[in-house]
This record gives sequence, C-alpha cells and structure tokens, in this order.
Amino acid sequence: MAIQTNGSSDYLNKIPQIKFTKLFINGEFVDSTSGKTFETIDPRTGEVIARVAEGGKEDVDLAVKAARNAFDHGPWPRLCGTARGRIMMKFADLIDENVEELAALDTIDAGKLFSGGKAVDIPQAAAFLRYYAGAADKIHGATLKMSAELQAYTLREPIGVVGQIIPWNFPSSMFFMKVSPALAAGCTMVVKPAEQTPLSSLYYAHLAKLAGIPDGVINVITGYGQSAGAAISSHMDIDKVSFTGSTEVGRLVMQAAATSNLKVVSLELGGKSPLIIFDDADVDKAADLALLGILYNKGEICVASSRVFVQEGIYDEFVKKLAEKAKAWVVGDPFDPTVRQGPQVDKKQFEKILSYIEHGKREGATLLTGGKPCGSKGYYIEPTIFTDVMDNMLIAKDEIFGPVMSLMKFKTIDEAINRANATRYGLAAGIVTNDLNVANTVSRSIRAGIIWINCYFAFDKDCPYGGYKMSGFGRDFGLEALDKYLQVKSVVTPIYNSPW
Ligand code: TXE
Repeated sequence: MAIQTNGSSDYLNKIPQIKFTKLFINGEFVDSTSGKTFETIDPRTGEVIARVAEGGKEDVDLAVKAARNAFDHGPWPRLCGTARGRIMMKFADLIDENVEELAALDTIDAGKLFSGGKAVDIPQAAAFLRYYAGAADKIHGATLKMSAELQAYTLREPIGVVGQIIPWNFPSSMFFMKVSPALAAGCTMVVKPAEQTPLSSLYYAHLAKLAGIPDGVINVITGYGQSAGAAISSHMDIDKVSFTGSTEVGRLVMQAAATSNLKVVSLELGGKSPLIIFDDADVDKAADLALLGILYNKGEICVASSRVFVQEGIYDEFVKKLAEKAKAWVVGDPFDPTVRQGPQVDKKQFEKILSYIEHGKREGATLLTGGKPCGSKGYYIEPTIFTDVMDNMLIAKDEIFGPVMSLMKFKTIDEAINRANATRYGLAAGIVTNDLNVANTVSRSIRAGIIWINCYFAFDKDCPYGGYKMSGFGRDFGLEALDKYLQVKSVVTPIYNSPW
C-alpha cells in the first residue's frame, strides 16, 4: 500500500516555526541545569524537528520549589474561584487564537491529523479550560448537624502541588484534561509531557503566562520518563501525581509514591476494549463504527475497540463489509485533508505494532487486511484486521496501541459478556444493537469505566471516564476530575450551652 499525499506542497505553509524548546519554571523559559537537550522527531519522515531541553531531577526540584512557593504563598489558591475562572477563560481564548499553529505542532510531533487537531483536539483543550473555569466558583463544602453539642462544616481545599505526567497520543487534550481541573481547584503543578511530544506543552506554558496565570502555578519539564517522570513520582514535596500511560509505568509511579511521601495517585492506563455487535445491527453502520473504533488516531488511543465480537448471524456479511471499508481507508500525510490515518508516533511504537502483527500471524490468526508498513519513509502502518483470533492469543490480550483489530465470532449474549470481560483491563466497551434489553443487560455486565451504545468515542467533558481493573483508577472529565484535585477538611465547633 502506498501512502497518500495530496501531491501539493500546501502543507508546507502549515509547518510551524518552533518557538519554545526550553523548560518552563516559575514563569520563565530556562535551559536544563545539565545543559542537556534531546531530539524530537517528525514521525512523517523520521527527521529531527528540534532539540528540546532535557529536564532531570534537579530541574524537577526547581519546578517543585516554584510550585510549592506559589501554593504556600502565591495568590492562585487564595483567589476567589470567579477570579481564577476569569483567567482560565482568557487562557482558553488565547488557545482559540492559535488553533492552527497548535494543531500543526501536534501533527509534526505526534503524526496526528491536522484537520482533527483543528476540529477536535485544540478546541477541546479550550473547552476543558472553560468547563472547569465555570466550576471554579462552585466548589462547596457541607454543613453537618453532628449532635446536640457539636456542629461542623467541611471545606474542600486544593490538594496542593500536583505532578501531571502526560502521554504522547493526545498531547493537547491530555494537557488540559489534567491541568484544567487542577487550576480550577487552586492547585499548582509540574507538568511533564511525553518525550515524543513536548512542543505543544511548551506553547501552552507561554499562553498561560500571557493569560495571567501567576508564575510558579504551571511549570513544564520536558524530558524522559525514567529521569524527569520518576523524579516527579518519587518527590517528597509533591502532594498528588496524576499519570496517564502504560500499565507497567503506572505500577512504577504507584510504587514510587508509596516509598516516598505516600502522595495521592490517580492512574489512567492501558485498555483492550471490546466492541460487541449483535445480529440485529445495521451491518454497514456497525462496520463503520468498528473501523473508527480501531483506526481513530491510528489506534493510539487507550479506549480503542481492539477486540470486535460479532454475532454469528451477520458475521460473514460483516467481514466482507469491513474488508472493503478498511481497504478504502486512506493512510498518508496527516496534513492532507483527505487522509484518515497518519504515521505512528515513533519508531519504537511502529516496531512494537509490527512485532505484534508478526506474532498474530505466527499464532495462527488470519490476516484479512493490512499487516505491513506503508510508504518508503516515516512510521506508517496499513489498517490491519485479523480474523480467526482466539481469546488466548497475544494479539487478543495485549494492548497493541496501533491500527490492529482482532475480530471474533460469538453465539449468545452470555458468551459475549464473558469473553468481553476476560481481560485484565476495563476502560471502555461498545455495544451495537437495537434491542434495549440486550443493551441494558450488557452495559451492566461489562466491567469498564465507560460503555458506548450504538456509538463509539462519544466523549464529552461533562461525562467522566476512567479505568476498572488494571486500567487504573480515578476519573477524568466531569466534576469527578475536579474532586481528584480537592481534599475535604472538617471544621468542628461546639454550639451554645455545650459542655465543651
Ligand atoms: O508509555 P509510558 P510509552 C501504552 C501503549 C503504549 C505503551 C508504551 O500500550 O504502546 O503504553 O508507551 C512517562 N516514571 N500507553 O512507553 O512509558 C513518559 O515519559 C514516571 C497507553 O510511551 O507509560 C510519558 O510522559 N513517568 C496510554 C508517560 O510516562 C514515566 C498512553 C507515558 O509513557 C516513567 C501512552 C517512570 N518510570 C501509552 N517512565 C494511555 N493510557 O492512553 C515513563 N514515564
């Protein structure tokens, strides 16, 4: 399969100048203490885009010191919620003014579709800020009538200095999914973007300053996970760490939190989400949904529907439709508006996906479509669908995080539920049926944080999602995410005539 470019050089106009490559500490862009830098690579070509400051433990220490000072002595946690909200709204407006440039940064850094960045990721980043800005002045405690002698009220206070460790698949949405509720709560923070995608985070640091976020409230440390990331999760002066990434690293983050200062942890980890399609489904629509569920963002999404279960009555027809649609799916330069799938984020991820494909072939699954890289440069992979997949094959068990679907046939509703639940993960699930009883039964029976009925990836900032089982704990989105950055203090007082 060849990759598509629209043949014109229009996209060259979209390639942004790289303006920010240094660490952002206490409101200033600074070099790393060691002076080290690392390369960030364009996955469309494998070429270097820029060198970015490589933050290490010393830099995390400086950032935490700034965040601690801003929390203990600065205005941010002490401002009334309305004032915090107003500054957050300004921050969102600045994002709106720079949508194209920000989308282009994520395209060259992560291989994400430029059209998707403009229409979804960047507007969503601003939408997160506005949603939580609106909540900033509605953070209330409760009044408790305790006994004849005592009464109490509760205060919901910001948790303190937060470490935010971010993955590379949604550099902009993830940044604001984490930063927005923390800002609304009145926290200060040290953000570590993934080493593959540091560019937009640094741009957001610049916009935060322009918006009037006080120095020290948002610090951005670019660098590697084993050094900068580990320094955050083991830091003695960070009160909470919020992590999104692999289950393996999630475990390390939790261990580091336990052996340092027992900081509060929330984890959003991997998934192997099932999409269950019943006999009464519209086959054409169901095939579209299944394809979107695995190919959106080139399969680099934690809730990808990587296991598709199809009921036996429509299985053959479904397979035929799916193959036709997958073959027509356009892979190519993510700046090209007709392309639906860009390159995988980096060489490591590209090779990991290809090795799972080889494993699938060796395990005896049948390749329906794809199975190979495409193009002569960059990290592009064909939309790949395996049939004849058994539940115990590695491709059906592990998170591949790429455009690779495992397709399986089932007979009964109970079988579908049992097989869908036979995974260590529990992030999301999809159900396609017009039968309300089936939809309700299955959605109650699946152990996952979000269930989509007759839709997929139907996210909204107001609708919480997160993991069951080894997909982590804590919820992103909605007011549940705000709670992660707050803690409750009870204030107890005797009442008149009390023996106290
Ligand atoms: O993730 P890592 P990787 C899954 C997906 C993917 C696999 C590996 O299956 O193929 O993970 O991707 C930081 N202490 N997901 O290796 O390493 C790291 O710098 C503290 C699912 O890129 O988990 C980055 O900022 N931090 C996922 C972040 O953790 C550490 C999104 C994620 O990187 C660290 C991404 C350490 N010891 C990958 N080591 C999702 N749930 O959406 C690394 N990091």
